[in-house]
Amino acid sequence: MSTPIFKNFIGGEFVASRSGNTYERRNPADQREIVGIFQDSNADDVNDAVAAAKAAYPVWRRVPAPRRGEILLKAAELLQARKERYSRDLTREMGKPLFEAGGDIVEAIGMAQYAGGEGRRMHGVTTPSELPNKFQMSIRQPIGIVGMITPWNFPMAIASWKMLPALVCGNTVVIKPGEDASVSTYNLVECLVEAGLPPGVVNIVTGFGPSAGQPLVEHPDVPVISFTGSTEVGRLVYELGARQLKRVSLEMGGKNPLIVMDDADLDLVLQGVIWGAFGTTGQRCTATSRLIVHRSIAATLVERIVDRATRLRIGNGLDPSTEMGPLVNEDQLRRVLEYIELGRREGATLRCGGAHLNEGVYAHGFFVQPTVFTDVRPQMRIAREEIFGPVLSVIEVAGLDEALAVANDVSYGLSASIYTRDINAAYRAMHELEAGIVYINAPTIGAEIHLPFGGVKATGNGHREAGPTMLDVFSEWKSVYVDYSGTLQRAQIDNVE
Ligand code: UN1
Repeated sequence: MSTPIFKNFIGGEFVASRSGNTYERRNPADQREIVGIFQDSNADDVNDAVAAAKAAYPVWRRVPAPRRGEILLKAAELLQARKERYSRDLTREMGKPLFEAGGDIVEAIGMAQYAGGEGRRMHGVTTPSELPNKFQMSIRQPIGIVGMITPWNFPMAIASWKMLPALVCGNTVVIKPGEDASVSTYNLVECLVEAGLPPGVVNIVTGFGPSAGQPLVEHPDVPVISFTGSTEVGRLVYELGARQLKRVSLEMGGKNPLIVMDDADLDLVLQGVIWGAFGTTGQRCTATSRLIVHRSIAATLVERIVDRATRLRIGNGLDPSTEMGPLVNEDQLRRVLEYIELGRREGATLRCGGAHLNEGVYAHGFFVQPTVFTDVRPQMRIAREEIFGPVLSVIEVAGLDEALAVANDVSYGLSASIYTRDINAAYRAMHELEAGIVYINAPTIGAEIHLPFGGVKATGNGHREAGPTMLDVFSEWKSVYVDYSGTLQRAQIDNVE
């Protein structure tokens, strides 16, 4: 099979980068397999893409919103029909097992249906006026060109959270997908184009952050930037955007706690912890990375977790029996192994895992064992910093107050969870956990697209993509006053006797 070459998609055409450079992406489970050749784009490519999006905008913004929504609904059907093929592409490019890759596509289908439906809602508000014969309302309007920088860990789902609401609101788009997993963005856009999206409304520029991402963030014709990735890069994006007063929506790191109280159903906890910590090889921003457990049940629970973790089937995600795939690339592998080493040095006890698997079937991929540390203290770096790998830190506590204090004592605040059968404890946790997403009796992963998604503190900057709030990221409010009295009516504040 010849290696597929992916060119940038600009103004409805596939074009090579003006840089003349390309890069290769290989399967993280088997480095002998090339996934594709991609454009190593630069500022000139970004300028071309923005120009195409700018040319398409005046037409697209005038297409009635229900009609824009119909294109998304049609795209949902196409995604559904191609789910199997797109899942394989997704597994090959970033490593997650096929069943999880299918979930990534399903999330995009859900978003296409939900955002498509917004074409017929997109509610504003009307209010009574203070004055007679006067009507007032507020409407949503598109903003212009939205620049998107998306991550590799949910290459189809996260691109869909950003792109589909932006489109239904009437914006045009330039997207720079994560360089490790760009194929899924092409697949999503392929469906939109076949569903009737006009040329130039979505443009794809592949490549790396400094050479392709930064020119997009700095482009004066791009008033909105939506970024998902690390807090370190997000801070830079925010700073650059602020200089031009851009709207910047940031979705960044997490250090998500799962609290287990002494009355919890431990069978349920076990399943939740294994899925939350080791699903997607721990490479979700919502992954469970801290297990905060009541001291009285800690030993029993940890024993069961270790037993299950050591039996997880690790392998190539294309093998249907695989439960946990590889890490996405060599840098991530190095980073995860460094954190495991750090945990040892900090005095935590390595209860299972910790090894780089590099022999036999693992020889050509980036595989690491599911890893559990006990005797972790909240001050340790492995308990505070985002690892983005299958590493779980177990912290023992004496009760709910301490559990909540430990859970909140980190810089991040994406998702958090508590397992308990005590309704009072559950409600207290719901109110007091410093997180954008809270789960009761479920792990920290598994958010649905029709509720706001995002976090507090160093995880975000106040925006929520997905859910009804997604429209606020990608539209501008306009308040409209209609005076049908035929006289100059001064507003009440200007009319004080
Ligand atoms: C992420 O954590 O990186 O909530 C995205 C979930 C998925 C998306 C997660 N719907 O688990």
